Amino acid sequence: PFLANVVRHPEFLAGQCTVHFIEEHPELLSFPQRKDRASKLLNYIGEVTINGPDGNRAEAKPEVPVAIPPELSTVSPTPSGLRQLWQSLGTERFLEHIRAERRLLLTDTTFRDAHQSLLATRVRTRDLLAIAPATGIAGRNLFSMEVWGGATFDASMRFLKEDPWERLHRFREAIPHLLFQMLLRGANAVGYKNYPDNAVRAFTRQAAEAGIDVFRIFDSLNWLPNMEVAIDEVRKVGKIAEAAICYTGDILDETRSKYNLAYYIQLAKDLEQAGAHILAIKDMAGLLKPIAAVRLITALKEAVSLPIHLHTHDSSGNGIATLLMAATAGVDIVDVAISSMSGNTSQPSWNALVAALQGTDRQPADDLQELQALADYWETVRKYYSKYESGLTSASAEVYLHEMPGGQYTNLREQAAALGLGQRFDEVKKAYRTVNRILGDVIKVTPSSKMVGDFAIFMVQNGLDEHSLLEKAADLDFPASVVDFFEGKMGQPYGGFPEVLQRAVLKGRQPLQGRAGETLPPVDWESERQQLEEKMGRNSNKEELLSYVMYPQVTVEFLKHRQQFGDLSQLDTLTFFYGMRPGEEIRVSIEPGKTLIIRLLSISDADQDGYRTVFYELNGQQRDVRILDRT
Ligand code: 3PY
Ligand code: ZN
Repeated sequence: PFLANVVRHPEFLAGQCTVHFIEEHPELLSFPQRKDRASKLLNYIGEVTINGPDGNRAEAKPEVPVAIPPELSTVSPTPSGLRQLWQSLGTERFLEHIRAERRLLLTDTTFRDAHQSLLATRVRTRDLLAIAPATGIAGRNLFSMEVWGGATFDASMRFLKEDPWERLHRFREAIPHLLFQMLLRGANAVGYKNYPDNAVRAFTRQAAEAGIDVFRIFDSLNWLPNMEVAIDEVRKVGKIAEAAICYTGDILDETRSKYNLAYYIQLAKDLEQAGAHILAIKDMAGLLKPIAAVRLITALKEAVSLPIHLHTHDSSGNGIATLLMAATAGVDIVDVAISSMSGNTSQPSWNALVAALQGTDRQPADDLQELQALADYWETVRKYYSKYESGLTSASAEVYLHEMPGGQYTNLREQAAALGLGQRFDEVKKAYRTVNRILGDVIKVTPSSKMVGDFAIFMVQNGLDEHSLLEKAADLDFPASVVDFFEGKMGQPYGGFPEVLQRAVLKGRQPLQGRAGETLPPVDWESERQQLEEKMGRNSNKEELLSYVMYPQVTVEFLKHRQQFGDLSQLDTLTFFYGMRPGEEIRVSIEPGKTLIIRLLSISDADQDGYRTVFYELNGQQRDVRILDRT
């Protein structure tokens, strides 16, 4: 590359080259990035074939047939949906329409919570986008599709090497007629602790611009002050603010009085007062029992005049019963997932609920055969991600004991496995329950649930139980999320902190008294932009900057990965995770009309420096790449 730089230099070409030519032109030593997309792709495939996707193990590639999305069609060439109705009526009249609707309205969570809850958030844009047109048709009667937010934001960069914003833009192009919903963690945005207010506002504005219409806003401690900024910003940008009460405990159990019916009613009234357009009941762990759903919804309908949207998880197996009982109690909207991505820690089945309501006045208008066509696609796609499955073969009422959110289950299992505790997950679940008790029964949902999970892993790693923890607390170095919690960086828990433990964790430091977002220094956008651009050696855009502010390190690593290996979105999922085997051939369409045919011929033994050479045929030409074997 150096000689190429010299011979291409205009002064060299003009014959003006002196002996000091190289000293005078330091740019000669900066070699252009190899722009060759194919080479980058071959490098990635070589890397993942030898070292695995996370750089420490290569695994056997499962044999799964290619999933073919169904071709559904509607009478009109462009199906219309509730998004157009909302756009034509405006939010207030649209909400009246929702309240007056007799049919039960549905939100499909398959693109977000279902795979967050079943497959550790690993489903790639490619597999979602392939089924997007058919989902837009089969789902034309949906209230909304939940497609973004929650853990999908960081997981897409961290594990899938994808830009979450690009994902959203592409969904929006594929499905213009349905309302898109995201899960926004209030002051925590899409992160794990509070951000300054100006970051939450800027993030919300950009998400709205990129295509989100309904923002489900919650706080992991049900602490209203942490939700107000996001509610306000959503209203300002003219979108729909769906504020959530996170449900924990059991309102039917009179021995557990901390989170009782009166607690939820007060919270609902506060949220209505704060400007919510819709009230969500966010039953993140699936603890809302069927009879409790009737009580809660009946009481909430009396207390507030907002449409009520119920979100639950089927972890116990009671999910469909809860939704049916909620329907009889007059709930307006409920969350479901396509059948082959439903059940267990995911949402209850869309298909099953539609069938169960047939012949009633609450029956949704969806066509079961069309839903089955979506389910068939997902049944195959799910197999691509088999290594991220929870291992649960059936629903388990154990959830009433550990109270772990569905969206956390597979992610915590992965986290435990990465720390060598894969075989001890039962102990982690028990410790999760113990930690909740020690903390005085906290609401457990991201990020408080992540903190309880980190704390539980810490207990298992250090062989601690409730007694020894409290005894040794002053000498222990607690996980960062636990320290953040006790410092008040996630907000103020209902009922306060356990003070003895708080003092031991903080070791003399004072906790925040008010709301972190108010006192954290506002993001200085210009200085953040400069930092990012310096790290990347190139200009950045608004969305990359927001990702960087949310997740500095993860974003830089993702962008560098993209510089090194290119855009991998067109690579099929099995090759993305497992690479290729000798003799295998794949096709990758990198742009319209440009397809790469890649055959892996052989892989050499490691040389004395530990490198292997991977030999390919690329569109009939021999190519090879050298890869350091790190296994
Ligand atoms: C998230 O915040 O990611 C959740 O799904 C919480 O339930
Ligand atoms: Zn959920």
